[in-house]
Amino acid sequence: MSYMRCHKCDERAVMRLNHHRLNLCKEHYIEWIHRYTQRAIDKWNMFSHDDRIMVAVSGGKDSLALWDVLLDLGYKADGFYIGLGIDGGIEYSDRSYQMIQKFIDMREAKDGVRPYLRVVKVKPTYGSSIPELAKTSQRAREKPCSVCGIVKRHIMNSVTTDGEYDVVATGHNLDDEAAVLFGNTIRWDTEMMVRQAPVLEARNGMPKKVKPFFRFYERETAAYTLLRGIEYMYEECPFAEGSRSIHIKHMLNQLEDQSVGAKLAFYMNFQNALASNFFNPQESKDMVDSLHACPRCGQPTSAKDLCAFCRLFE
Ligand code: Q46
Ligand code: ZN
Ligand code: ZN
Repeated sequence: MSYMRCHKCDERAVMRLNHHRLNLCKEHYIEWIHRYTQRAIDKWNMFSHDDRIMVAVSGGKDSLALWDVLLDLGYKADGFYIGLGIDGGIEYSDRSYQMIQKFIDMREAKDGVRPYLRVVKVKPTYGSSIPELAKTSQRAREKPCSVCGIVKRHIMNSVTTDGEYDVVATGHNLDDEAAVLFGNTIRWDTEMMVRQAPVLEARNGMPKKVKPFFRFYERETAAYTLLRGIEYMYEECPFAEGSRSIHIKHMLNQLEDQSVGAKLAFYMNFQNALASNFFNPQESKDMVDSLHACPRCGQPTSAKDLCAFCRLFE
């Protein structure tokens, strides 16, 4: 029986990368993920080996894969987990946290060093879980995502601006990024579009944010976790169901099926357009200029008085 062979060593290939016309065996696939991530970090000046990196981990495949790769590449990478207190009938938050603990155990057994995880749980810290907080807001009652976004952003900013970390890394992949970009493009939301890049520099009390996996398709990070034996939270947050970004992802998958590399081209050509000032950077500058410090928590906000986070807890 004939089977696909690895382009590097003739072993049996486990992964076909259509858009690169490359078939790779397990060993060379893992090596490829490492090399390609390193290239993205260097090319986009994300961070150096001296920087302290905070990896936002959710328990899902992308964030755990990212933490794994950064540790393998020798970076000083700590994990950061926000416990949202979401159950949704699947014990979503509790099980996500368990997956992260499993990952930490696995890395400790492998390296003899236990990776450090910083944890902030919303309910014990602020008195209410995300679903409880959402109930107090008319707009978020059905779907707590807007409240969740405000709280996550606030906690992330407060943990990173105490000076302990130089940069926040998130596991967003190409499918995520292309879907957000597409959503913003069909509305021509240029203010959001100009902020969509693999690197956002620190400014106005917000930390530098990077996405080292932005060129990987979702199936590529999924294959990596599988081949590395990393267990992860397979289910998405129960509130993600039916969201607009999931519909857009389906649409882009259909496009990709008919035209290999479409997502990559869509996202990367947009980055080229940004770099050549296709969009007027003044727009985002205006947005930045309108920010000031919230009188209660000190974080940047464009609201007239308290920031959205402090208003939630009023
Ligand atoms: S965690 Fe929070 Fe997401 Fe769940 S409640 Fe919505 S925003 S879907 S990334
Ligand atoms: Zn090989
Ligand atoms: Zn505030």
